[in-house]
Amino acid sequence: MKVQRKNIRNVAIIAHVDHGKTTLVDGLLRQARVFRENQQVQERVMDSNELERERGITILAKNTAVLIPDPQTGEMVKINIVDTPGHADFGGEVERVMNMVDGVLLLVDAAEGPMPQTRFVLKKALEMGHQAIVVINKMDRRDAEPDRVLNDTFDLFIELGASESQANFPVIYTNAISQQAGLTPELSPDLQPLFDAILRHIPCPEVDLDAPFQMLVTNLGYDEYRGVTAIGRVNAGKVINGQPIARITLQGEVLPERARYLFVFQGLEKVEVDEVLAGDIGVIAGLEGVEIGETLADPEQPVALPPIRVEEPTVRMTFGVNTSPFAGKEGKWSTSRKLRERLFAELRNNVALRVEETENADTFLVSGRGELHLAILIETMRREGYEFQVSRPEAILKEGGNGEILEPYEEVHIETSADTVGAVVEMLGARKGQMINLVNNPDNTVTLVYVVPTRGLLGFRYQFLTATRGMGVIHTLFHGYAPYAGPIPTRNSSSIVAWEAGMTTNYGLKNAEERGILFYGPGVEVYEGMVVGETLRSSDLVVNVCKKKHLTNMRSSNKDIEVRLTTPRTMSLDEAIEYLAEDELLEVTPKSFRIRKKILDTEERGKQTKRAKELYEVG
Ligand SMILES: Nc1nc2c(ncn2[C@@H]2O[C@H](COP(=O)(O)OP(=O)(O)OP(=O)(O)O)[C@@H](O)[C@H]2O)c(=O)[nH]1
Ligand SMILES: [Mg+2]
Repeated sequence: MKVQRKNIRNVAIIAHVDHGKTTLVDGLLRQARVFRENQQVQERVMDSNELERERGITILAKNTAVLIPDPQTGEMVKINIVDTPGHADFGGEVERVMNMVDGVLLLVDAAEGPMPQTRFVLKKALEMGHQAIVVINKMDRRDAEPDRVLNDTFDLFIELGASESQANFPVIYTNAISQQAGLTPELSPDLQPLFDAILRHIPCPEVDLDAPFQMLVTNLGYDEYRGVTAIGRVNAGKVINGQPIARITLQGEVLPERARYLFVFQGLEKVEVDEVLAGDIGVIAGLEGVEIGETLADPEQPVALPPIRVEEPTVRMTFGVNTSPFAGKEGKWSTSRKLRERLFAELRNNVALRVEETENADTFLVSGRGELHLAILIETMRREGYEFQVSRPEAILKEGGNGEILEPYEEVHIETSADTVGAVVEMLGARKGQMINLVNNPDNTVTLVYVVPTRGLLGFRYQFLTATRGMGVIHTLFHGYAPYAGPIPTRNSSSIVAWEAGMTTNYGLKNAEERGILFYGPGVEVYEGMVVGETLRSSDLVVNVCKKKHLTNMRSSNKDIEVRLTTPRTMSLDEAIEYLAEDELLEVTPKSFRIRKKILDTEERGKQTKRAKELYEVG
């Protein structure tokens, strides 16, 4: 028999990137008195991983829980809260946690209104049948337009096919920074109206406590003492500390296990408990090799729950053993075996990622939801001590029903100043983009909506930022597969390539500098075939950047010796990935990353390029 667990609510916070999800969770935690009086807590405390803090974005979905009194009944209610990332590349994180919750808080920035990822996350929530509370956040913004934003949000619900009850959503206005909420744009002194709305409008779990135990592993965590933990909602029945359980793997194998360590969330911690009942979100530690999507069940009646479905990756690149002359110098792990182990281990919790072997045992094909999704994996691995090389990201093509080639397209939303819009339109046109909408905004900016092949957007961000002088804003949303758009020119520049191994010199660099932009200053170890700069020429330029000035008998004047070099362009890892051409690789180590030609030998590369050209001209 199903019962309502009135003292529990499970809610996910979803939104477009930066609309304030994690900041709002800070407020909920603080006002539910999760922290001690005077406890110093950092801002956006849920963004706990190193890369999240550095980049100021949420990457992984994370659980927390607060306990608050229900003003109507006086009883304590536990609210399990899942904070999710808003960046499109981490959409898989949002998709997978949808089955843990019974409703969502859909945050919308009071000025920006619904953005591409608002649509994606709302679509996922509505598909699961979830009820949403619309939270219009950043009410303190001077350009806030809550009425327009509410209307646009309502339109989005209708457009996405919301049911009548879903479209009849409650609205709460907030300022997540000052931790205030209101039923109207006049905010109360605290977040109580939001707590009340969660209690009233997010349905409590309705579960069968006497049914055989079932829990879907939805997330993996880590416990300092117990190792990897399996996180999920107990779907039916209950689990008691120490009881035998069945672990049903993705292949359908049923493995005998034990629920040795059992926890629930409490604030930022997990606390050990004797049992977890259906409707609550539990954590089980001690399951060696457990994977997301597995079902933990009653050993007498092990029945698997439906697997977690997330959308397919659209972008891929190779990860290979580092073959540069500097291989093995800077990393702790560099063998094919180590690389393989690490990549396949990632699949256990990175649900939207795919890893495949290739015919070359030293190279793996890794597919993700976008360049950032893959860049985060690369950055994480190098910090763990791995060194390897990656290729230029490429869009994943498919074959259509009639044998035609299909490629992924993205819906692209751009905001840029009126005086740069021409350049942007031209760039997107060259990338086979189709304009869907153009709006001139009162503040002299222009909003553009395009549909562009994913292929055309790889490596686009840096060029876009340059063209808009760093002021342009771009967001993308997967649009779907459609027929191949034909050739798209990639980079409109070529590389300056080192001619020989050695140490860069002022003299050598000065010569190279006249041909383009350099990536390195003097005194840097380089190798033959390493990319040291960018030139606007149509083909690569090989330069001896290690060249020493011939000493003459005549003493040159000081003026002659001193060479002034322009400051080299330093690239972030993301920019270096974007920069890569088809015939280049990025060597990644814990200490550095270097762009290199696939073929390092200058002569050999020349021959291959010539051959390729000939083939192209004949073909
Ligand atoms: N003015 C104003 N700024 C806010 C408010 N809420 C959040 N912010 C700011 O918006 C930025 C993004 O906040 P986050 O909480 O990281 O946003 P998020 O939705 O968690 O972002 P992702 O997880 O990366 O999608 C931060 O600089 C916050 O300080 C608000 O109510 N008013
Ligand atoms: Mg966040």
